[in-house]
Amino acid sequence: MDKEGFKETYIRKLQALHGKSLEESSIHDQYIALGSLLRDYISPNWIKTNQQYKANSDKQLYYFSIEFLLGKLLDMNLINLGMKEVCQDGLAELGINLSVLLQQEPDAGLGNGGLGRLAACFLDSMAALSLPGHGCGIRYTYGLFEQKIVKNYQVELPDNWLKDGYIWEYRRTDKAVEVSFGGHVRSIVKADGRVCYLHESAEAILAVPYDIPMIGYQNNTVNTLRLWSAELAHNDCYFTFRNRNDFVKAIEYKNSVERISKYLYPDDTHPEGRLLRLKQEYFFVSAGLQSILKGFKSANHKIQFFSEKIGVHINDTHPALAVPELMRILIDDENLGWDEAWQITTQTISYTNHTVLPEALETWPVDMFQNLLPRIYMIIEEINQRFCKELWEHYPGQWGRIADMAVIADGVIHMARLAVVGSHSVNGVAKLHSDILQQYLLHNYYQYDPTKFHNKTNGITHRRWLLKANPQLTDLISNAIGTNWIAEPKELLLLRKYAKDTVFKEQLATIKLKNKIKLVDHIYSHYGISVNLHSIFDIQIKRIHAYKRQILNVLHIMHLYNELKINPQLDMVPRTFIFAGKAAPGYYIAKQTVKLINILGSVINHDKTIQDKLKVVFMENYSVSLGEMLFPAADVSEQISTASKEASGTGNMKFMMNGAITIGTLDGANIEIEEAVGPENIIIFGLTAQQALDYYKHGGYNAWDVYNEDMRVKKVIEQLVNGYLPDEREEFRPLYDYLLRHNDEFFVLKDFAAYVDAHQRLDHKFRQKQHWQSMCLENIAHSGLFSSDKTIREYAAETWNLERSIIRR
Ligand code: 26W
Repeated sequence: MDKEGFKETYIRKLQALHGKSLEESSIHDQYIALGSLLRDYISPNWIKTNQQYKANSDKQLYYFSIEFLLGKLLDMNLINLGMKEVCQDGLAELGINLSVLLQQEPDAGLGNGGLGRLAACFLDSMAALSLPGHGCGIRYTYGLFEQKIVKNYQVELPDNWLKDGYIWEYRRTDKAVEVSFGGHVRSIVKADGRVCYLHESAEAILAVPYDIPMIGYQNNTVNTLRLWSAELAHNDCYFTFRNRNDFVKAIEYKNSVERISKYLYPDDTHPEGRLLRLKQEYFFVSAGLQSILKGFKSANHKIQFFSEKIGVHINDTHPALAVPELMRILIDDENLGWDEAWQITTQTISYTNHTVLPEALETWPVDMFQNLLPRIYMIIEEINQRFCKELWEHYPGQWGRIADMAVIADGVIHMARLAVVGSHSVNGVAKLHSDILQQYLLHNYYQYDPTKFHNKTNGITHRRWLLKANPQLTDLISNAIGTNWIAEPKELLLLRKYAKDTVFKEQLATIKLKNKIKLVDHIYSHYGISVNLHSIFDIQIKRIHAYKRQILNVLHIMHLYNELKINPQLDMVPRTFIFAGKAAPGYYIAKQTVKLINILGSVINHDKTIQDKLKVVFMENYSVSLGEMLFPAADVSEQISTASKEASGTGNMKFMMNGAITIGTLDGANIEIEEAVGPENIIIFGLTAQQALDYYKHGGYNAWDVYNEDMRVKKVIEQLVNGYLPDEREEFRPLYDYLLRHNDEFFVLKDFAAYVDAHQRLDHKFRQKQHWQSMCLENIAHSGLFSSDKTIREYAAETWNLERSIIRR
């Protein structure tokens, strides 16, 4: 489409949609018109992609995830379609600023953090690589809560992201399916002697799909993200009422049905043992599998070849009911025998684990489960019995081991065990994490069948996190090494030939400065805090969690401030510490952490005696869009989790790709970042995973020892409770107790000295401008290793057996 063509089509769109002239139209009208124009533009390729997949009978992969953290799509889609320039220029000639329209789009915040964003990056990569891969999830009416800071405290507001409609979704009423809950199961013996099971008096709920096109990078591929919404199954018959009471009941019932897809659970640490969460999990898994089966059968494939044509990947255990649900469909609906159904199911499903935190592992009480999903429970019971029998033959007499591996034990269903037993592939998300799974969490399963286990280090899409978020850096790179790196991100390595080129590195520094200016303006206009542009922008943005140790960062800031108060002339490069992240609403320590950061900011930012050497900024409501502003403006990336606890991390990769230097522990993918850039281009400190794991196993750590021996630690810890902070004296007592009386579960005090020292090394390196710029360049150059394209290529080749399918125009 050329510019003139675009302008003409756009004006026609605007008029037809709104019955208004350009002059009369609002910004929102203009945004809707652009969205609608793009839908028209995308549709032919979407149809074509689906037709080709069908005609070639390509294997299809479905990525099941209870979260997809998409962020905004409009700008990304323009880039993917190669239409951004035409659109920007065309609109400008009509007097419209594209970037203003882009702001109209709500962030699709259908995820908590890492796991949900990873799912979004993976969909982007599958489409970019012309792979037949689609998403399956829930269309939450409300996404993750909106965070506001009121009087230093986090308050949560509902995220009503759909209130003005959503330009990217297509409601597909004709593809709705029914999902059954409750009722009971009756067995009957058929004429041929086979036993079959009837699910009776169940409650049927309608699952209506909303499809979102997932657009490949300039390759004509358009895959699908299908999000399910819960509705009344029998709309009209339920609304025949005789009196007012019936009416009220009907409304209540309708609400109870729609509640299933109403909210995203806002906690990624503690599984919600609630019935509604279990309903959510079964709801989208059952709907997703039913619709996959419909598609499969309409292509006239034989059910025996199911796993050759279909792959189902489960993103953590939230979709693990895919195992018994697929068994149910194959046995009850398709009349297969158990063994054949089991073979197909396990060959179809693959599973990724995303956390080793024991408190985050899902289990469901048998009683509750059995009432809600009686037939599914029967199947899980049989899976368990058969598996335990197999184990008994393999490990006769080893009851302890078998109990540790059983899917049902101690009155609960262990979802991770179900996922491992029911799939052909199990992976962790970074080398260290996969090792820990094999050696600790899933050790027994690993011993039983080591061939099932793999590592697939996470990645991020460079299209969003570089092309979209940092267009100036993108252009600089392309001018230097050509544009081939966009298709082959590992070619970013070619940048290394500029390692000694002071002009090039100066240009890098200039771009960083420009990105920092944007952020400085934003911070000033939103929070009234003026930050020193030439200070080190030191950023920690992620969910607030004890194991991620925002507290370590805070204690270090308190220490620096103490030093400055003693000696305002202290020789240090000025620092701006920036935080963003949400705390789960019920996570007390995390919410106290948010409050502490904000209070500390209010003290430090107003202190005239420290000559602007220190600033602390907490940015509200961390989101994909806010991240797109922060990563490009960072000098320093804080990745300071307790070693062994962060499965991978992906923010670490986004910072690296934008030329920030990591200060971090040997945890998750930090280890692989260090391997890639070399120890001279990253700042590593603290306990190793082995040391941390040994302390957990054997004890031997006493937080009081550190407190008593390190006067810096003693001072900052005391300041939490001695009235030094301008709040009620006892406000931070729980944090104090958590660190000392409960013996500092995540080794914050233990790592404090090493962290202070690491920051001094960092300060020292930052002063050597040339050296620092070389470090930035090395980080960018090696970041191609962490493109999700690489990760997805590995999944496609090693786990999914999925092949490219090039779509021609
Ligand atoms: C409460 C239920 C629950 C439990 C765990 C919800 C969500 C989770 C997720 C598994 C937590 C999560 O997001 N894990 C993160 O996954 C990222 C992508 O693999 C990793 O990079 C992060 O290290 C990991 O914490």
